[in-house]
Amino acid sequence: MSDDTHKGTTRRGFLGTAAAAGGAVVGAATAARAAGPDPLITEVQDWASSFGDPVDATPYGMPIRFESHVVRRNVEWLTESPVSSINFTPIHALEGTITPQGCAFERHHSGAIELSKADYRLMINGLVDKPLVFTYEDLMRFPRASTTAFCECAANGGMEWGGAQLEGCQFTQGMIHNMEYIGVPLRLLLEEAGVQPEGTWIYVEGADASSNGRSIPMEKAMDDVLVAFYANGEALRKEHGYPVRLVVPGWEGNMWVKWLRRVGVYHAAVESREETSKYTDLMADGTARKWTWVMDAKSVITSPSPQAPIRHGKGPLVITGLAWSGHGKIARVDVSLDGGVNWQEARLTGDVKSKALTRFHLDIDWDGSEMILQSRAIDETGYVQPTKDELREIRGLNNVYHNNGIQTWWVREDGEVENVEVG
Ligand SMILES: Nc1nc2c(c(=O)[nH]1)N[C@H]1C(S)=C(S)[C@@H](COP(=O)(O)O)O[C@H]1N2
Ligand SMILES: [Mo]
Repeated sequence: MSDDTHKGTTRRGFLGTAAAAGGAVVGAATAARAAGPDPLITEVQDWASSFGDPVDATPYGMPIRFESHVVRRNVEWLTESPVSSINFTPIHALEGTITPQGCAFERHHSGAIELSKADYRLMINGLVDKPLVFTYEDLMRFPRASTTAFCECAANGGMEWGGAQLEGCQFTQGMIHNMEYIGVPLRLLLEEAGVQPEGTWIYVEGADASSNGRSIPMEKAMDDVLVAFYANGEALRKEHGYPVRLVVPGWEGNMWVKWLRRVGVYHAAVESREETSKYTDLMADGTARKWTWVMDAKSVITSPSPQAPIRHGKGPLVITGLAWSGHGKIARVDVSLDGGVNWQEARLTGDVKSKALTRFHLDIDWDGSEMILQSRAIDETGYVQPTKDELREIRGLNNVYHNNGIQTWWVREDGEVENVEVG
């Protein structure tokens, strides 16, 4: 299974032939090829002999058609209906750390609703001095803050508890996105309403039919929670909560309430809703592990991976992936080529931000033999990402949520990659 485009494959094949005909040899230490006869260099091409599109061809641009395989996908058997479902970010085909909104995974309990700024209202009530209602315009007059954060569904990797199942990190780790948000710190709105001393919890609800009500301790609400209206420089997309969503850095995705309509202040967690009890981790002995809000450190190699096999044969190979921790910054990522026997440190590429995706790279000279690829994240608290077996020993197999175990890819000699587990 590969996402290679028709055009791309042909062109690469063609370049390879041309280079071979010209006698060019790819050296072991470099990916560059020696100059030789190549029509793509020597001939005038179509795109250089006529005009391209005018500036107003697409007022809001879409990716070029050669990238049309870089899309969200769902797994149909996973849920009964696509309105209460989830799809997956194509992390195998992205680079850097920012997830474009158009391919960032979606999770809805009752579908994505269309709510205009004019119809938008946010209420703060409960244990406050002054219950308040904000329009969208009102929110725009509060001082703004910026946060880059990953949002990971607690069920990310949930299908893999029993063993390696799905072919591709899009499906095994793709319930995650990472965006740069602009919004108002929730603290400022709560201070405006005046939280009473007994108010130790908030209960947040969305305007959709499911409402997705969640309780959050006041300490977190007053810390880094953002009432966000911009993501990656533009308004939130409908499917991510337009016009306003909650951003709860480092904490599980279900608390990131979309289409935010109410923040209630209470003296205890609101536990009445079925939704709240859904996000507990069922342990081997039948008891539930509750209030596991923070997402522990995790990583995955995004390329090579089952949807991004090695097409160029042996020689220089860029291994890359993502690491993240809900407890802070990623301190180090180790990569193993032999299933966890030997480890080497990868490069952290670009800014390392707290509670945000971190990109890593490791450049190797692949000898063309099989590899058992793994990555292991270590965060600034010293926490080391566990193996899947270590996790199972503690949590058993009944669990669905919070699978942050080490992912293993088996790279075959032909460059194809499979999702496997090592014992
Ligand atoms: N109002 C509302 N907020 C919601 C949900 C929902 O169904 N309704 N789903 C939650 C869950 S379970 C997750 S994982 C995140 C997913 O955010 P996304 O759709 O932007 O990826 O939104 C959360 N916020
Ligand atoms: Mo979720």
